Amino acid sequence: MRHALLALCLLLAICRLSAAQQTPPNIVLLFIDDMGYGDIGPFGNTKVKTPHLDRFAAEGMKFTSFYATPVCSMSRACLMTGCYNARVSIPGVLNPGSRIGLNPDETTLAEIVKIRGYATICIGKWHLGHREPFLPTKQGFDSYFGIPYSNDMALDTASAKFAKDCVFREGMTEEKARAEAIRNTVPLMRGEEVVEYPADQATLTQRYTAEAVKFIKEHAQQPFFLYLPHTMVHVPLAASADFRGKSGSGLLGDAIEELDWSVGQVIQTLRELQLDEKTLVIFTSDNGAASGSAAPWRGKKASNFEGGVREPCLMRWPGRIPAGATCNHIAGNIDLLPTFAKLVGSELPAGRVLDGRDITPLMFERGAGAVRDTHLYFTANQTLAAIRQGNWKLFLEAPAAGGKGKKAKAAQADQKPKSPAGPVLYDLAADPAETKDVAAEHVDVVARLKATASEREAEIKLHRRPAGQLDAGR
Ligand SMILES: [Ca+2]
Repeated sequence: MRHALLALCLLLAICRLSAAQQTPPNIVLLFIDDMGYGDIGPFGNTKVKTPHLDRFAAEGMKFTSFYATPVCSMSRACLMTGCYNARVSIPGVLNPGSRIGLNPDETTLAEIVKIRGYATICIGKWHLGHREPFLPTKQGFDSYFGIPYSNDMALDTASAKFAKDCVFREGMTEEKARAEAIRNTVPLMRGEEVVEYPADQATLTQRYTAEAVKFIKEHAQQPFFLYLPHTMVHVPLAASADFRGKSGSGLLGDAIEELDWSVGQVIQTLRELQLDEKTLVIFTSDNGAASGSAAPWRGKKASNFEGGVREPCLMRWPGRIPAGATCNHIAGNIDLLPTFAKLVGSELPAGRVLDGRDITPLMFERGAGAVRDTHLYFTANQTLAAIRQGNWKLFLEAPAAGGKGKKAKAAQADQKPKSPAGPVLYDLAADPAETKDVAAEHVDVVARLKATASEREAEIKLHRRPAGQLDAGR
């Protein structure tokens, strides 16, 4: 009798466990702008205080080889589609004059979970097309609150659609707004309308956070996807009065500490609502450090050296993702769409080639084997600059060394050296800072990586899909 009871208890426990495993999680994706690998405590920063992210890392998994791209829009295209930007034809950076955007035909992260009944929201910087057919509300998000592109840009004076109760600040009127585009002066949107112009950038982190907390509270009883692409720490940097001047590390430190506070607020809300074990939270950035630190890597934003594209990344899901774990395998933002599809039980988009892979094996098991061994590095011009396979990284042509000034930045964005100087090979295991070209010593590796790069590039060209275009006359 006692044995039978014990067996029954065991059976019930197993059933409960498998039911929990089968319940698709809520997903919170915190996506920072221009944050470098070395900008926060869990990735080695000792100056800026990030207690909430430190705790996040202790309770979850740290990814040390998580890839984005050199700049903004192309990175968000990868994130939203599970494809390299070259496959979905999104260039480095869209601007207020752009007449293209992420093609509404693409299946986005939001659409892949929406099919399964998820409530979806985008709070923050979109940057995949600010014209109406390309906005988050047309790409699977139920609602949107944020700025449509980078905070150093300006209003698209012709196409901006002001809400009836739009708040005009700093003496601005609609007439003045339409008369002149002013740098660092961007619209704050709700849905498809501008609700504040110019956006008060100092309070954006606080207001995004309040919006996120409200959304979580309102959707505690149903599955949800909260995408929170912060405006910080892109320049012009800003922080609220609560944080400004407090970090001792300048405005960048203040802005990072405010982001850390924001992460704390989101996680605290999940805890209070007992959603902690039902929610996957991901924290990462769109490209390498602009103002901050890319340590220990070489290069910064706009470069395809590791410092331009390798991002801090943390994932947390108590009970599923092991606590205090580190994953060193190749992963990246292109992997999130197939991973979300797996987690929520969605089919992948039919008849489409994707570049990302389901990385749930890496997330759930300490010491799991690699999911993919190859990563491609594209430029803002959508050409292939480099390929990594295992610990070998080959630049197809010698990369621009970097430096300051407009010319150097343009050269970096193009990844074009002054004169083509043939391939450069780095061993990321022995030389993580990419200082020593070992191409001459490993002719066979160079040949193998070149061949793979050519094959992959040809396949992407063959299956390339167009960006969304505005109809003539719009
Ligand atoms: Ca960025």
